[in-house]
Amino acid sequence: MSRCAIAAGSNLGDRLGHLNSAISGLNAVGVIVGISPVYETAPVGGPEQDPFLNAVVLIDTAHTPTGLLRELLLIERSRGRIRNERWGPRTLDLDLILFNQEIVDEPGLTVPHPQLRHRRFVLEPLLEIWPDAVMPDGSTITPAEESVWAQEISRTELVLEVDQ
Ligand code: GSY
Repeated sequence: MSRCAIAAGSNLGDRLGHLNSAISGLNAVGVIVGISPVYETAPVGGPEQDPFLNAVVLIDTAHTPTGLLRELLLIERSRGRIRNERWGPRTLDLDLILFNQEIVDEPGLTVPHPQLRHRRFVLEPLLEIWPDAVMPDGSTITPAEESVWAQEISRTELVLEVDQ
């Protein structure tokens, strides 16, 4: 089994519904062992667009990294995700950010996620639920620069749950 961290985000349509549906989908792909609080976050990059809801989910899975990526894309597609505008608004985005302590460098998949240490909306929820996560070189996970902590995010009272 591999322990993986997946960052989930939505800023189009029923944002909470999309994130909850991601939880249901991930529950079929592995065993969910952690779900972060939900954050409302200002968009980073791309055109002017609405705020995101973001969260991080930890799963234990028997999938390979590419097998897991395939499953994530299927879950995104089930929520009507259309990949048209780069960095544009999206119903559901699922990014594989950590896969054990491994480096993965395959077409369409780089792990650890290259933006992991640059995005507060990933870093903060990740460290909340996996504080002792480490990079492949054994180093702890820290922001790439101090200004990461200035990115606008706020913790909500919304709760994502695995439905029984
Ligand atoms: O990379 C994930 C999609 N995304 C997001 C996001 O999930 N949250 C915020 N706040 N900004 C983003 N920009 C992109 S692209």
